[in-house]
Amino acid sequence: MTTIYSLSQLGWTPYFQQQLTLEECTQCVPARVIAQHRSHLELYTEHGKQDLPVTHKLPPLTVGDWILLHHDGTYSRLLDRLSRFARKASGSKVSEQLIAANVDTVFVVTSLNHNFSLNRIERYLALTKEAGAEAVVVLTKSDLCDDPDSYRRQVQALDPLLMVEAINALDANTLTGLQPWCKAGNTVAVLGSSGVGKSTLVNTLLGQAARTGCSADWISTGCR
Ligand SMILES: Nc1nc2c(ncn2[C@@H]2O[C@H](COP(=O)(O)OP(=O)(O)O)[C@@H](O)[C@H]2O)c(=O)[nH]1
Ligand SMILES: [Mg+2]
Repeated sequence: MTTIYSLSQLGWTPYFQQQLTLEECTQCVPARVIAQHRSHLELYTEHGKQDLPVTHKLPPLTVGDWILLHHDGTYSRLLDRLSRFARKASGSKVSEQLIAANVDTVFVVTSLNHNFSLNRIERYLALTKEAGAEAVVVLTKSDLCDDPDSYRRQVQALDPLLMVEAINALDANTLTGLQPWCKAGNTVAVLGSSGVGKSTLVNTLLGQAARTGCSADWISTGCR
């Protein structure tokens, strides 16, 4: 049995709804791509989970995309993306590889130890802005740091309007500042180098979501 989510829990907003023609409103079913495999895509509709076989008729699709299906479950068309993450593909015929689409918020994660780098944070912020998503800088391992506030101030100095949170990814009580972005329907991606605490953060947030009954299934992890 698959869990059933409403369209708005899946991240459906007026931005996507207004792209449908009157005919599509009655004839088509919106579906979100939640995973990509060589042979098929995993989709979620408001009726549950289903697979879509990959054929040459499909355009390049990626995780987070919203597509329309005909009532028989076949592909109709791709909806315009709100945000779009891609990287240059090396040694391949296609010039770029899609990573994710329709991400609302990126948690730019850096740990408060030797890994801390303002330059890297700035690179991630530029990447997020270029993709069309909103960034929140998350400074992990604050429990292991003598003066988390001095690091916070350094990041804040990059931009006075930037959202910056210092947390202990192992302790749910320190994550309350991230709650505004973890609401149902908001798609969050996590960006940061290996070992900074991305998986720990997602696990703690999901554990918390399970306890509060809110859907945080759309939090996805990235590794860069
Ligand atoms: N003390 C402390 N340890 C953390 C924190 N976040 C992550 N860790 C630890 O750091 C290690 C790497 O974390 P992980 O989530 O696997 O990093 P990822 O590679 O970014 O997914 C693990 O041993 C975590 O338990 C934190 O905020 N505080
Ligand atoms: Mg990880």
